[in-house]
Amino acid sequence: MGKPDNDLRRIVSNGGLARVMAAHDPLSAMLVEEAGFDGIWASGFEFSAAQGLADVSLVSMAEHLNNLRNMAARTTLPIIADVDTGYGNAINVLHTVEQYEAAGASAIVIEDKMFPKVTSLVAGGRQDLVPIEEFQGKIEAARYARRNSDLLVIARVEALIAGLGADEALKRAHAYEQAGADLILIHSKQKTPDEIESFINAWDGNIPITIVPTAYPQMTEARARALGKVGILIYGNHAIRAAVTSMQKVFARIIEDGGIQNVNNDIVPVSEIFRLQRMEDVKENEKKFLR
Ligand code: SPV
Ligand code: MG
Repeated sequence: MGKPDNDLRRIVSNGGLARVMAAHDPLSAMLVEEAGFDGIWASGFEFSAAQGLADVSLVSMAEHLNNLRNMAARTTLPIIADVDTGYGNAINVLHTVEQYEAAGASAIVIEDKMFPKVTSLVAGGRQDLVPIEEFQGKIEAARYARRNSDLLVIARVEALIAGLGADEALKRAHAYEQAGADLILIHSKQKTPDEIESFINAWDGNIPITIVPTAYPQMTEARARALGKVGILIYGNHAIRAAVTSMQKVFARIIEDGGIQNVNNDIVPVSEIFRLQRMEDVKENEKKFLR
């Protein structure tokens, strides 16, 4: 039923900027919370990568949903569910929203691509969009299915990713607002913020914007705030990339050094993992309950 108090909705409706970091499992979600972000992005890209798979609708809804449920059980931050296309048509969206809300999502992002989708940032990706009216039906289905009206329905416009231009992106964003979206997520794979900034400057709708500045890292939080219309900024894949960077470096050194003697002091001690696993609580509970 979502987190009891939807802090994301509160931040956004107060005109603030929610900073949301990706996670791919409960441990990374816990680290997102400890770092001080405002929310967790249950990223399809990260979850697919963590399974060693491409982000092209290969992981099932049940797998991604179960992962979100496990993240929700270990964290208190609001979670934004990346449900891709909603796993089918508007009928599938009804079921998807019901399930993700029950699992603990505070927001759902649905994208206007065709199922099966292709990941957005890959060069030369096949990016087919569904007709506007069809996607409006999916947004209406998402709104209809939510039990708690605080659950944010975020409509993701992929027109810029598909190379259809700013006019098509704006037309779609207006149509999705009309269908009842709470926010518009506008995505771009341009290497500079220009495309996104001109979209945001041209946006004259009444709902705020969500951005994912992976491809254009010059877009700092301060720069996003200055645009005046961005409510949520998602760091889309920095948990999995940080994990890969770290593992690649450490594993290479162990091979090179022929042992763990050098890396030992450069990685967290086992006691840090015990802390994250709440071993102290286990010990307390042993005292209380084991006879
Ligand atoms: C994800 O993290 O799964 C996203 C963002 O949808 S992106 O990969 O940039 O499309
Ligand atoms: Mg995704």
